[in-house]
Amino acid sequence: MSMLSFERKYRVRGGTLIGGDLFDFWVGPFYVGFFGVTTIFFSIVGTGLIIWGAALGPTWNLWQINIAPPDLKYGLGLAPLQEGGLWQIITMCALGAFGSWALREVEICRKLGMGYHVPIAFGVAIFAYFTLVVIRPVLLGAWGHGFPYGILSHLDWVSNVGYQYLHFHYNPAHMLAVTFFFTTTLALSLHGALILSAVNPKKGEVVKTAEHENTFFRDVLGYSVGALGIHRLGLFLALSAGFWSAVCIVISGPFWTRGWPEWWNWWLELPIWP
Ligand code: UQ1
Repeated sequence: MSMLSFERKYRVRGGTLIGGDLFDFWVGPFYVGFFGVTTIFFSIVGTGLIIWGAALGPTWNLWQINIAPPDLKYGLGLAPLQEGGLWQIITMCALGAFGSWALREVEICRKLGMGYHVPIAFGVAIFAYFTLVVIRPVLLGAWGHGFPYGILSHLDWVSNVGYQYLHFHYNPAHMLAVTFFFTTTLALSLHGALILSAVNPKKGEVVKTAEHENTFFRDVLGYSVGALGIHRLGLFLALSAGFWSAVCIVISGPFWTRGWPEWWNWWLELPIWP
């Protein structure tokens, strides 16, 4: 891919966290950096181990390939490779790759003199995954509480863990997470639609700007959150969805072991009813 004329201006030296100038270069359109190298390393090793794990398994059917975490009897120790050890190393590679990617984003932000909003946002997604495969298994005392790596097998895991708590939709943090996911899609659909409608006027008409966007929502809702505001709102909604997802799973087991419908008995037990 060729470099766009204005890109040269933004390909600035420095801002690296590790390695100084050593990895401070681009390959085609991609910034490399120390963390570009570590991202590639963890990705290749992790993907290789997934393919090896698949080769050891009974099927090459993409839907059915499964790399399971260790049996609960291994607790928080290391398991033999074919009995969950692969899952453990693949998890380390995944976290290594995700963390490297986030730090590469930080280096690019520093080069460009930008805020760290993008790596922080990505960090919340990493945090949700970390909660699922590290924090909760550690709190429960076994790596076997992590989820299996496979398309159908991870869906089965979600279903089984959900029914273990009778009806997961009664988990109050799950309610918040789902609501934030839905509201994120609502906000992005409103925003995407508004922007496209403003820049796609009738043939022969001039492209519309912020005043038209504000006026549309003032006319419809009596309120416009504004051009910067909608992006702040969107970020808040998306990060909240990831955050409450992590909370809803980490409280299931370590802090609440019965069915989630039962949790709501606190309401019936309020001293105000008699
Ligand atoms: C909005 O008010 C606004 O400001 C002009 C946008 O920015 C371009 C938007 O994308 C959206 C969706 C809104 C409306 C949102 C609320 C919460 C009133």
